[in-house]
Amino acid sequence: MNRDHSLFFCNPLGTGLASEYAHEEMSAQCLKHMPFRSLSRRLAVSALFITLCWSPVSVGAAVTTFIAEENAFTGPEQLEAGRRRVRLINRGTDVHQIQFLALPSGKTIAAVERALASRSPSLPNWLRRHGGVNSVAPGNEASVDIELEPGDYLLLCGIPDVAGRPHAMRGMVRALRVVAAAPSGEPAPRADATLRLTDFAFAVSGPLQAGARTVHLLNDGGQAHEVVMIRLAEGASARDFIERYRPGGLLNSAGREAGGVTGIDPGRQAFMHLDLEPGRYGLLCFLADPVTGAPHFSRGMWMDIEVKPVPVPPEGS
Ligand SMILES: [Cu+2]
Repeated sequence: MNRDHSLFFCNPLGTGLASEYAHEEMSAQCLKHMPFRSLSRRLAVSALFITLCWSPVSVGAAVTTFIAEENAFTGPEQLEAGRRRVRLINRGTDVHQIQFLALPSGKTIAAVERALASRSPSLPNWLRRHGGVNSVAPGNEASVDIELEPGDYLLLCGIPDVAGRPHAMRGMVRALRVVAAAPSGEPAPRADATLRLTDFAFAVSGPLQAGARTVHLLNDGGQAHEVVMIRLAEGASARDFIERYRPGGLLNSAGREAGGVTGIDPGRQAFMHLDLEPGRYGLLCFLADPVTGAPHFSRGMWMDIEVKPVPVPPEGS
């Protein structure tokens, strides 16, 4: 793996995937020639396409569905506070994510817009990362439970297009209001394993078997982290995926995006609901160090895991 940080582009929103050839200079060029669309206007337009889905998947669990298309999200404008199961369906042709970002009181979407329109655009460091559904390949879907407190949120996709521009800059951004609600009293999902994120490593509590699995994710680090899951091709590693990665949803011979959790702040937790196949998966964090700009995978935040087939009980048992 190439460890020269300067070769890796940390996208302007500091979330999502990186490209080794779309470096920061190119990104600045793109921004100059492609002014950021007015978030406010986009939010007003996207409000026309609101869909609210509450469909039971298991006893007591309600699912909120967002749909990613090429340049927009559709989904609810308002949710109740608490632990929410978020499902992202990707109807586009590129890989997408939905990142939940809480605005502290006194901060506005206009302030985020100004930060993104500045000379060196980046997501303001006062935005709080609550996770969300990460790296869903076209035609697929994934679900993650996240915790939401009352307040105003920005939902966006920070994954870059083929030119290295985050999808948020092409309209994949919307506002969400989270309103106070009485605690549901619903117990936390039963997890098959725990995945701890630190600066800069992943640690899984135990082996995972194929099938529908729930992984409890905890950020024990001092920085925000994410998990991008890759279904690895035969003989490939997460390192190969990084080396062969190109933005824009182009096929990568080392593997295919298979869900995950978007940026989540230290001390926060989430539950990933995965449908695992036997074989190897890669885990990657593409978030950038706020000081050096180096993507976390370049600091060692990647791991390969083996998913075992479910053992077949011996005949006659
Ligand atoms: Cu990280």
